[in-house]
Amino acid sequence: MRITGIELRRVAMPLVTPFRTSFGTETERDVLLVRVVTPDAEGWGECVAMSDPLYSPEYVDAAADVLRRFLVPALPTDTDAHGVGRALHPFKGHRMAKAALETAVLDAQLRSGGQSLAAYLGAAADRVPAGVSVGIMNSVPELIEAVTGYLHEGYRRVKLKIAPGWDIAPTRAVREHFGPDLLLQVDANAAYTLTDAPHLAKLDPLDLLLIEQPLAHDDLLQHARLATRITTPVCLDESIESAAHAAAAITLGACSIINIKPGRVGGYLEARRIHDLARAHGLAVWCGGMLETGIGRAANLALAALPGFTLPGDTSASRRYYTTDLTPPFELRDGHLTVPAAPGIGVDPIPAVLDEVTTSTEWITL
Ligand code: OSB
Ligand code: MG
Repeated sequence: MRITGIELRRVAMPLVTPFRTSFGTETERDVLLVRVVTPDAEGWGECVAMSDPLYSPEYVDAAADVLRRFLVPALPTDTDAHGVGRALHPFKGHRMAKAALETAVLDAQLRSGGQSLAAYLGAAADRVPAGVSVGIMNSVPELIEAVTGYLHEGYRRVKLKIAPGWDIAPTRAVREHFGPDLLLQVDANAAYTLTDAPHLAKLDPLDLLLIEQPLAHDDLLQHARLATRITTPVCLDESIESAAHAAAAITLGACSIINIKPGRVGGYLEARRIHDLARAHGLAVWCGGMLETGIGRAANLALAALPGFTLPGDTSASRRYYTTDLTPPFELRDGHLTVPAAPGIGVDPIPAVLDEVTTSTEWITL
């Protein structure tokens, strides 16, 4: 497939409500979109890097820089998604930037071939159960009210963001208020150390599905130690940047569940490798999110439909984050989201909305 050129487009998307985690508070999503133009089709990729390097070392300005300076110029003019992976391999890190570029090429390739991303990846379902990630709040009553609203909308699983000072009490309050049937889990975004093991063990009686990324991203060994000291299953997010990391984590016993985010691991092809590896080892995986617009959300739904995704993901409806999404909104139906079936990622940005939120564009001829 011949590539004519690539557009880098920045959009500013206001969030419906501030999203607070152990690493910071977001009020607006600063998103970098990659559009690949070929003679037959265009393809879209959403870069999940955030504006500040707080979740991971990547950030939006750096992603745009590495794309224009190194990644786009390294592309062969005639290539496909696997070729993109090979061409970008020499450049270390910057997986979110690489993922956006590879996804845009893959989308263009699948659109011109008439195949959906879900079919290409090997999806086994046409809809996936929706979970919701609930940020840190100012009070427990405020949290209960927020969770009540999400359950009313139909969400099938609730994830609470936790941090020192906002962990055992709010989680226990949610468990007690909603009862034993609620699928409940927590995400610490690396806010603890192994010396907190006795404290984190207080979550054990709350019957959580998992605790996500309790310790630092580079602490695989200590996650393995923690896993022997608490009964809540340990799930890794930030620590797993590749299939190689997943292999190491599984061998060490650092996790029994993996949150797969395609952006964090360099793209949908690597995400599928991690899915296959985890499945072969009997580990459950689920699809994480990074406050994606409809573009990234569509592609995540295709991945979440693979057979090893046995836990509900953070694949929520568009309105969880955005009043007006870039694409026709993803909506809950009976607590599920429909996997797009049209070619490629299966959705297109709405031109008027896209124009409205665009803050800059840059065209790179190949
Ligand atoms: O740790 O999973 C995370 C959002 C931004 C950065 C990191 C994380 C998150 C979420 C929300 O938990 C996931 C979503 O709903 O998109
Ligand atoms: Mg997480």
